[in-house]
Amino acid sequence: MRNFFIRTKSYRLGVCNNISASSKYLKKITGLLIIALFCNVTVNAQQAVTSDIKTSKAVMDGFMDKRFGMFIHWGPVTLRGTEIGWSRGEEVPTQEYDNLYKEFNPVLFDAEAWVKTAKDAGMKYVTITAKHHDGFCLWPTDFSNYNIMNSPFKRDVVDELAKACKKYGIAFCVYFTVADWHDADYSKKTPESMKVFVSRMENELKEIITRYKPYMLWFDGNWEEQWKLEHGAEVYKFIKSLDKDVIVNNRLGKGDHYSFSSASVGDYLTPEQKIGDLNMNDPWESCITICNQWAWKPNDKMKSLKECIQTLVKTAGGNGNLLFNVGPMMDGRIEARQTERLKEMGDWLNKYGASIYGTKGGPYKPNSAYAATRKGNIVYLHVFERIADKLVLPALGNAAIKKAYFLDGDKVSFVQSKNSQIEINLPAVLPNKVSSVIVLELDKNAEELAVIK
Ligand code: FHN
Repeated sequence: MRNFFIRTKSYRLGVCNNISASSKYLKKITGLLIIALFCNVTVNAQQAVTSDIKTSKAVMDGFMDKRFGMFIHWGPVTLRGTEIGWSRGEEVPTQEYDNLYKEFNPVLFDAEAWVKTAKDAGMKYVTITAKHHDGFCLWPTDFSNYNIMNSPFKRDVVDELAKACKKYGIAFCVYFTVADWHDADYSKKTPESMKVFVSRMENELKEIITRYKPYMLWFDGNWEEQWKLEHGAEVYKFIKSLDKDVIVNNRLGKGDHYSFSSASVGDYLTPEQKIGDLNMNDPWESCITICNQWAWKPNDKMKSLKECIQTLVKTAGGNGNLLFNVGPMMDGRIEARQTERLKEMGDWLNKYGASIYGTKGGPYKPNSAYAATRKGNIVYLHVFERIADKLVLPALGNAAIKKAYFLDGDKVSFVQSKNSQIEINLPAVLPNKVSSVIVLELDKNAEELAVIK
């Protein structure tokens, strides 16, 4: 319990440190700014590192148009069915955890089956935990023996997944942990040992970027004290020197997941296990599990189709992407019940995907009754359930609705008087039991409307 307690403590302390560090950081920066005013030196790591090398808006817009991706947490820990990284030295003694790879032989692993499951779900990108906090590498790295080629499986999982994604037109992405609890240099926490650690991390990232050409890198575990803002800034710059278009999330710096600050490094925000707030300015992606645990857990509770679809719709309605996590089993298969749930999501998207992909969130803020997405002069109104004969909406600014109809066809009658609320008359039964889509054709560009709280 001690180890976990320390980790939890360091996690919380990490967060607290993060807060106290950021206030210390702010004091330090203030002091430096005063000096800088005299020495005309740029001190803001975010400004110094990324202002001229940020991922382009065109690439980020393309990422946000995808709206829906698959997150995969997988590794030898599936042999115990406990949480990846976090159960090391907790439910699973450290020594035992670190030797699980010697038994790891997922003979039913089929990268194409995983990618087809993602495609059938309507997902446009896949993100695999190439290395999680436990330090085990799912690719044959030259910089650590603790990798898949030294397990009985002896196959390059990252490469097979990258190839399968290419074959099926799905963007291939990589999760890479900052916090590596298996790495002695990382655990020493000294500036010198961290220099060695960062160099190893950059070597491993160079392997991943040059061999597998990921579309996006999903960093994680940046909260612990030994990881400094300048480490994140250096790694971001290094990554961009190898591929200027690879997208990087905001977990390389020391900022929080939900907003950009001078402590942030990366291209987009990453709310976790929650739907992010409506944000029309910063790109963001919520990462959420289909069950409770990130890695596979026997008989874990799985979300209903209603919760899955409404999570996706409210995320898109907030102008964000959803990175939805599955945990494949120790034999390499994704559980049938998870595959089936994802297929049900894909069936919904086959009918209503035009209201999700390539849209912007809003103008209405998502709520328990409805959400909205928009594209050109169309607002897609997502109605979650029929709570009354009429759905009353706030005015759409000075825009007039020319036509209203369900995306799957039937006309919808409504009452709208100039600049006032709108009354949508709902049929006795909505066309879809988890989320119905009403098309509102406006007399102007819906994307120019201000957000309506
Ligand atoms: O500690 C990890 C956790 O295991 C999981 O990978 C999530 C996914 O975003 N990130 C960290 C917790 O914030």
